[in-house]
This record gives sequence, structure tokens and C-alpha cells, in this order.
Amino acid sequence: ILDKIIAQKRKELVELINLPLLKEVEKPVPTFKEQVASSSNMSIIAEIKRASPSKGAIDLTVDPIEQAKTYEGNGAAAISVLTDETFFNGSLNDLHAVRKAVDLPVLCKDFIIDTLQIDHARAAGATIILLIVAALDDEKLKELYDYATNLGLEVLVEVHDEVEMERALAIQPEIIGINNRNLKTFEVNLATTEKLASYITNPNTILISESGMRVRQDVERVGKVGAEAILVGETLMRSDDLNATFSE
Ligand code: IGP
Repeated sequence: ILDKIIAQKRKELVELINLPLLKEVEKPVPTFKEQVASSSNMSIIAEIKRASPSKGAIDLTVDPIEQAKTYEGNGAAAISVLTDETFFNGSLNDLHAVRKAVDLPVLCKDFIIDTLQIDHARAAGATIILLIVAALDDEKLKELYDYATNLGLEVLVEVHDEVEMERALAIQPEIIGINNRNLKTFEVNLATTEKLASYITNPNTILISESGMRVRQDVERVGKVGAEAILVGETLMRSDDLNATFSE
């Protein structure tokens, strides 16, 4: 699926050149780093995810503004917004609306392969962008990382195996996400976080465990190996009592 998504992104890039940037949001928000540092508990990046290739429709009618405010009210450290349209039913407009509605850092969750996408993400209000190591070669990864960092954005560098972890560590990122879902097979396994966490030896590097969190034990499991934050989509999208989610 990853190859298919990237091929689609390349096509969309042509249209992106003609798309005007959204109007920048001036309101300052804390950085994700600050959010994690100011919390002694597990930080949660709560995701707005209408649909996905592996799960199909999750909640196609969600109001991203209301959902983001609910996440904020329940203590989320940051909001992630899926902005891919073709496979996840999201949009940059969703991100823009969310950034205006909350006082939290906002992650642009997309498949970034070009600096132009970073310009659009930033204009739409993203304060964090995602770079998926599996989608980039070493040179592109470094180029996009430096480009985003120089614009003042935080970068979440995502890996799902040892080779990707080594490639990620080579650019000394401040935030590494271990995705428990293999984007090639869709298989979800929290052991991925357990297996890869020890590669991170710099105490200043923030480790995020991504995907597949269902119950409190899942959160405890990744916390034990050093995850300071979790990235959660489906479970929160489907919950009608966020206060109770992960509490038992
Ligand atoms: C959330 P989940 O299993 O809680 O819905 O997963 C998030 O980790 C997932 O959406 C994700 C993702 C990605 C989506 C992680 N990395 C890269 C698209 C692209």
C-alpha cells in the first residue's frame, strides 16, 4: 500500500504547484517537546482519522473542530490530523480548522515526499510534520528534515524496523515514532516498539509509540520500554467516553 500511496502523491504534486497556500494562522501554540517535558504522564497525540486503507470508514461525518476540542478538553498533548485525501479522507482544510480551534501543537499526518508539501502543511497550521523513513531515501529524508526544521517545524521521524531505525538515527532527530503498524502488510504488533526502543540511547530524543493502542495495558507496555508519548487514532475516534478510554 505504501508504494501505491507514494505513487499517488507524486501525481498530486503536479496539482499542488497550482494550489494557493492556506492563510497562515498566527496564534502561537506550545511545541510538542514542551508538552512532553511539562507532563509526568504518558503524553497522547490524539488523531483525527475519518478512514484508512486498513480499516475503511471509521467516522466519515466527524466534525474535526469538535473532535479536536474534545481531545483538548480530555488532556491531549497534541492533535494529529490526517490530511491525505485519497486514502484517508482527510484534507489540509481539516488541519487548518483544527489549528484555529485548539491551543495545542498540530501534526500534519501525510506522506511527505517533497518540500512543497511542507510549505502547504505549514501554511495550513501544522507545527509538526511526519516523515516516514520507509517512503524516502537517505538524501531526501535529510533534505526534508532540514527544510522543515529550518522553517521552525518539529519533525516526527517514523520507523517500523531496525534498518529504518538506523537510517533515522543517522539524522539525529529529536522525535522518533515507532509505528506498530507495518505500512506494507497492515499488521499491527506492539512488539515492534519493544524491539526497537533500545536503539534510542540519547535521553533527549522523544520516543512515540504509534498505532494499535486499544487498552490501558497497551499503553503500559510501551511505557515500560521508554515511550513518552503514544499516537492514537481509531480507538479515540470510536470512543464515546474519552475519559474512560485507557483508564482500565
Ligand atoms: C494511529 P491507530 O491504530 O491508533 O488508528 O493509529 C496512527 O498511528 C496511524 O494513523 C499512523 C499513520 C501513519 C497513518 C501512523 N503512521 C502514517 C498514515 C500514515
